[in-house]
Amino acid sequence: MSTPAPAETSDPVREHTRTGLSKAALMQAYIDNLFYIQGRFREVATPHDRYMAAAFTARDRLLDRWLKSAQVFKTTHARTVCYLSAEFLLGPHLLNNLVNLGITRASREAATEMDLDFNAILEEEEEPGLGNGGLGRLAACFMDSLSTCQIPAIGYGIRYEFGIFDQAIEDGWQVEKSDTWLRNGNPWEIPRPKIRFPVLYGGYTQSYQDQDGRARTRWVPDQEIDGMAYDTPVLGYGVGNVNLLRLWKAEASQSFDFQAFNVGDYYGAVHAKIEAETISKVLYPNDEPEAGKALRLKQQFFFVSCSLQDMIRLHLNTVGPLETFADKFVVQLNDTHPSLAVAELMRLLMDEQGMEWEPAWDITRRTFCYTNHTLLPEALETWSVNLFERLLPRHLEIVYEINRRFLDEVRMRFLGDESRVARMSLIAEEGVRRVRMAHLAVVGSRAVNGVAALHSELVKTTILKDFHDLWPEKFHNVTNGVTPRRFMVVSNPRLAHLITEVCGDDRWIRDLGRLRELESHADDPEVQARWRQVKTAAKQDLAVWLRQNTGVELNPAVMFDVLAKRFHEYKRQHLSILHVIRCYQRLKQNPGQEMVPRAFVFGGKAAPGYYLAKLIIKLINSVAEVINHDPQVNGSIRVVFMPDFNVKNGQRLYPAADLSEQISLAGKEASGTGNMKFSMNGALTIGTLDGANVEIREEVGAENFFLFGMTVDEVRQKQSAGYRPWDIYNGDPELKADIDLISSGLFSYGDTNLFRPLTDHLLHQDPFMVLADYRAYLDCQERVGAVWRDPAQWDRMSILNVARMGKFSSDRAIREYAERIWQIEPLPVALN
Ligand code: CRA
Repeated sequence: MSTPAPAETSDPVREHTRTGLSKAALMQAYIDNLFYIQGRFREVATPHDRYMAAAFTARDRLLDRWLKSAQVFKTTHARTVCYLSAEFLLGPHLLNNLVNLGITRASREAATEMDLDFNAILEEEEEPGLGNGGLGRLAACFMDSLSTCQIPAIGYGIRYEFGIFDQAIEDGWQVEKSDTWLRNGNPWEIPRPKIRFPVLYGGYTQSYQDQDGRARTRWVPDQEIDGMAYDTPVLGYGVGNVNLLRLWKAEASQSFDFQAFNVGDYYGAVHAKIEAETISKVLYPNDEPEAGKALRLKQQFFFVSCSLQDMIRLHLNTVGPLETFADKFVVQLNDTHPSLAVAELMRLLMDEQGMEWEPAWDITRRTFCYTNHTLLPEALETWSVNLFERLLPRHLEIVYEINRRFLDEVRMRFLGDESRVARMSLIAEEGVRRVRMAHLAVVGSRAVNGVAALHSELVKTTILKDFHDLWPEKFHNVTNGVTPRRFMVVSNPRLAHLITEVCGDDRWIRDLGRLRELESHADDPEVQARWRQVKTAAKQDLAVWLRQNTGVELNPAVMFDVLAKRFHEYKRQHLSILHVIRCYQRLKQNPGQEMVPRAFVFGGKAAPGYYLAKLIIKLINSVAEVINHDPQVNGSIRVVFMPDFNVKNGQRLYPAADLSEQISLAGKEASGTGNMKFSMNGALTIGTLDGANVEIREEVGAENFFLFGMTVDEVRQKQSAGYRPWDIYNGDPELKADIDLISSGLFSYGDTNLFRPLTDHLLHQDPFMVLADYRAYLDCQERVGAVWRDPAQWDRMSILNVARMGKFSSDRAIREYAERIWQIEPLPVALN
């Protein structure tokens, strides 16, 4: 399949082996790289050698543009966005870069001419899984859009040696395998041994007077490590702009003389080195954080400190005095993980650069902006004051001082309202005293945003209400988006090709609103037929992969009903499995019954310590085992769990879905972004009024969206009236039969205890109100089935869904950040 691409230039002046874009130049470059970098003859090259040679061929072409971008940014003193994120879930680079370079077709042809299997080369790539789920993938989509929208930007994060674990399914259970993505080398990064900064921990602080007799504070740490930069160029689509993703690796300090420190203690010296390196060793595999691990706090401080020191260095080298720091840089905090930056910038400006509190605070407050990504109370980060003080004693002093001044302001505004003061404090005083990281982020930022309209409203009226009362003008919404390059062009080239043909050109790739052009073709039988062919082909591809990787056979003619995302109770994968069990029971009780045949496809990882989430995975696999082996029903329903849902596997899944399940309890999913990816690929959504579902439904039209379930208000009412799942269970015979079937041991070889923690929890607590939405969900699934029976109607709805997804491009999100929050203009870098 050829991929639509920006005009493929082959200017003879540029036909250099390292920069040329023609087929001939690419072939020559590949052969050179294979020999001079991999040290291989073509005859003995392994698949991995071939991938590396191809990757270096693409990278050379990125570097050419990167150099030009850097020159333009430097000479114009460009205002720059620094996106601080503990996670960047990048996914494979190679095809994405070829698409953005506009050389997919030439590369494919070059491969064919050299008798190479292009797809096999792409498959070789090990993806950098430096993130958990939505938040990390959002950061990666934003990097793509920042470059495409020509906004000068640096992404700052951690170069984890081990990213998110690889998931295997053994005996139905999730098993975690360590992710060794760096094992065979990473051709996309450029190590920068000379760009390194010291990061300090522990110790104590001292007061002293400087030469001018001013009172100062000195931090005497007891640990020093180095952060070393690894740079990955990020090219925009069809533009000359290349931004930088700079990830930090922890190393033993070079300046802190650990040999002298450990005189004669060779073992101790090596141990110190190992300890230093653990800081960037592994990504914490929790989608929404847990227990206050010291190492996690160390990681957060590590990348924040390196990044701010780097920004200060860049500023001093290029612009000059730090007074203009906030004009040069705007720093976006991706959730609270980097919110220590507020205190660290204060420390750097005061203790290292000699500034006074007021000007330092003024700069700090004009520099930062904070994005909130969750309302779940357990996900709102706090750190115990004890741990904080042990690792970052100077920062605790700064936090206290910020808090003292801030609470004075609150007291002045709300005279006598001491309970408000306690609620807003950066320190939670009840029980073990804790630092509230979201409060630090809000107080230290000039803008705060949520990630979908509903979520941003809830941020203002619930968790940050007091702050909204104080500073209403600080609060914004920027609805998330995803990049159509990776999630349409790269992952679904057949669809991209068809859209380009129907729309008349490929400008939609950069301007997703242009998909509206499809609307007028939604009822065209010829377009519908081709639309259906494209979907079926993607389903065939997925079916092949699933057969090879799970042994389960799916019929591409049936509806592919897909639920793929991290496992969490609030996302309610168990609601979906109850529906599967219902279908099963109906078929068993009534073998002749007409039922729309479906393949239920599940995917997603559970945090390794999240017992119930792992039990839900086991339940899905156990139900699959029974149903797929029951000849009475397995012509109508099949269930399959796709192991190791990551970016690469997501790219196989999104194009193949007919139905996208977005069934979280209203008010719990901040935005969701999988919902957008599915819909962009022509899946219809069955979903609740939660997160970005609300806006997706608004855009595609209520008649093209399968809505069910309680609203946020109804959830609240039910909860305050005293929610009793047990009564719902007793009042609905089908629901009762479904839960009882799980309890009966049918899915657990007679073991009636295996799933008890789950069924008991549902019957007696059900915090995410699965039972309350069960009936509405089942009814809605009936409506889905009815529409599926009318293919022309389904195709029409599918086409309209894609046509109306323009809003959910991350380009739109980035433009909104640029205009409304960052006040930054695009700075185009010419293509040659
Ligand atoms: N888990 C939200 O839950 C949202 C993404 C990106 C999440 C998702 O609904 O789409 O962020 N929150 O905005 C989060 O990570 C710390 O909070 C997520 O990915």
